[in-house]
Amino acid sequence: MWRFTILLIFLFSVQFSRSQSIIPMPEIITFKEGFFDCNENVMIRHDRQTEFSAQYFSDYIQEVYGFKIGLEDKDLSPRAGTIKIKVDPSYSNEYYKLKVTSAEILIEGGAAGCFYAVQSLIQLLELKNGKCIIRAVEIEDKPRFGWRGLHLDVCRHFFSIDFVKKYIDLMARHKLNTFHWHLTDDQGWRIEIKKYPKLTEVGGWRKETIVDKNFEPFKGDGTPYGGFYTQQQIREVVEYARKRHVTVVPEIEMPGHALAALAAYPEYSCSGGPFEVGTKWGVFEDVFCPAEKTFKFLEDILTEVTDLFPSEYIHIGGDECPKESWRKSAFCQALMKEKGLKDEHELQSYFVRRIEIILAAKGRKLIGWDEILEGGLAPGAAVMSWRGEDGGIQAAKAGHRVVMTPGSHCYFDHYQSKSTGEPLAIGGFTPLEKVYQYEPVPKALSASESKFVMGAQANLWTEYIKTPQHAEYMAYPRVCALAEVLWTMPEKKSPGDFYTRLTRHFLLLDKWNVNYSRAFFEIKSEIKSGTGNAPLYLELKQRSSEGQIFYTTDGADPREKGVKYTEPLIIDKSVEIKFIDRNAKNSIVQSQQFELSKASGKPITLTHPPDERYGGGEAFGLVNGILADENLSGGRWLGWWGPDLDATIDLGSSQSIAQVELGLLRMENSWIYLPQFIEVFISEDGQKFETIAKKSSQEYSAGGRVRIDFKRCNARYVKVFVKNFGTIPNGKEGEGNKSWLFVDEISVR
Ligand code: TNX
Repeated sequence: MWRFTILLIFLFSVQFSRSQSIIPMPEIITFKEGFFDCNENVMIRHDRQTEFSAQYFSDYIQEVYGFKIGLEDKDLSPRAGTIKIKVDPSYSNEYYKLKVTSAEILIEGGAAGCFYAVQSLIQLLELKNGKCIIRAVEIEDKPRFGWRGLHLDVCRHFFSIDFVKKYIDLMARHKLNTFHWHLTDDQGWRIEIKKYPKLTEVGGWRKETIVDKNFEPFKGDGTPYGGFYTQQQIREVVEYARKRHVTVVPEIEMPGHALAALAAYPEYSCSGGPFEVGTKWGVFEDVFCPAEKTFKFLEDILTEVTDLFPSEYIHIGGDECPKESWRKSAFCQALMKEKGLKDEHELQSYFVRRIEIILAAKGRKLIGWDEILEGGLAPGAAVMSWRGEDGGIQAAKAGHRVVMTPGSHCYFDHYQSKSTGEPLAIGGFTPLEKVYQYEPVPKALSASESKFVMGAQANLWTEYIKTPQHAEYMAYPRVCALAEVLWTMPEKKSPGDFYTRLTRHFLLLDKWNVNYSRAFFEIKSEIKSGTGNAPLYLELKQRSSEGQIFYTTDGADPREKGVKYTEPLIIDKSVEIKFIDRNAKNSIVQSQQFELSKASGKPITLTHPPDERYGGGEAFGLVNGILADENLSGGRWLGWWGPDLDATIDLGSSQSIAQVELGLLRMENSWIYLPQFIEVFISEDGQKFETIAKKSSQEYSAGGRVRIDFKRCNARYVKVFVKNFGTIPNGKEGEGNKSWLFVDEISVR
């Protein structure tokens, strides 16, 4: 009998701990005994301000559970089985209190807070023995940051109004409150402007789109592509978002990323055109010319934009504006003289100030990407820091408002898994845990400077994202992690607890028809160096605590065959390890191929560490037994931006050797060039080195695995020197910049 009771208690607590699944984690949450039975007799009593929230809950129940709960706007005497929801003006707008007992549910808070309480309630719903219940609980909650943003680029690829609404609704379910709508860019102008119809008639359409990454030679798909939103549709979206307490911040890009606008109205460029709407990605030389007629044109556009969007901030882009066309323009050069501007950066700054004056006259504030700092920031402007944190730090120190969105943590167009089956992405690697770890307030800021950080947001650029399904795949579940970063106080955050809640949250995302990435269920593999007969170890881990990993070393499928993983595996020969988490939903077989050589796992020292973004500053990736593949951001390639590679490997004892092999990557469109030459040195004492072989670039023009054979000799130390290509030549993408050197796995045989 006792045993039975203990078992029951155990089952009970397991079930309930799994049900504490609100994402983002509330400030205070205390579960109690009992539960509220949510059935068709329940009534929601609301006031005028919470009518939408009440209706939202009722609609949700109807849609997901198939029954109706009624609404009442009269404050009747207490009655069991009611959900009472009301705004109390003494609370701040986003604060809420939620109390669930077996008799009733009480919600109080600010207007947005009451809506957020409903979102928490939705996440607490459980189906138990065919009944819809909510476990008794008390919650007090409010957000950490005021700007909890998510962005969508509808220019590179166009997304329907229906999808935009779903995107916003999902944001609201995660208590995000700012939707940054990237409406104009080189490849498409997507917002109807009545005064300038050609913006959408011409600028809304491109003749074709680049296929994958075929920049050079260019390969297009030959299919015209485009679309835009009417002002009526935009008003509809703004209103839809407003009801969900989401502010829509429109972005109208200037002075760069303006090719679509210039294709329609070339007279606002410096050269006069003609232009075509962009068909490939990147940055284009032609930009708006800072002439009076251009400012008039932009003022007219902003008049219509501010009429559509009531947001406090209007985003004017400001990023990646090449200065070439201004340099070549006699008009710009004369203007710079007249205004006493010392260079083109100050001219960009002048441009932004002019726009700020236009917006200020309409009672709006300007926000732009961190390039607007160059040449001096307009007095009231806010900065969106995307090229790392520096722009944000600089702006906050100068007393400007800041939204953090560094590429390293907040770019959801980056890969989230290293699995080879991932859809093509722009690059980068931003897995879920990295997003979760993100701290929006940079350490470099003092307490008073930190107040200028309004919050953060993630960006979804859509060069490689063509469909709603793919957009959701890139956004989720990373948005869930971002939501917790922005809502929950850091001391309440815990990755382990988040993963447990997320495991259940996936069931909700299923209900909500979200095509989220399953990378969470992938096993994480880590390779560590060993010694002697065990040069390398492979460690396998899963995020959810209930996994069961099985592996094979003979190529067999670990789903049926295989050994249960209990401790790190010794890797002492070239082998393919296949593994799977047999408990995970949707799990797939993963594999890791090892190619071992005398250098595997051996101590390696570098004169210049690799770049943080490629190789994480660690030399070990060059001798970890894994060869890099095509994916330059898969975490296998080590990159140096400028410096040479100068590596010394200690084989541990004098060995007979006759060959060195290494991987080289050539991708000139991404600024990655093959080195000038490779030289191999040997030494017995690690002090005196002699040259044993040298290869120049003619001998490895395609990149890939490059072999350097030499006459057999004995050596304990092998030094490999790889000379960086140097400056990118004129006429090439990124000309005049330092080039990248990408190297992987040095094998010694
Ligand atoms: C940089 S982020 C851009 C965008 C691209 C994005 C791709 C920013 C302000 N500009 O135009 O779409 O990289 O990740």
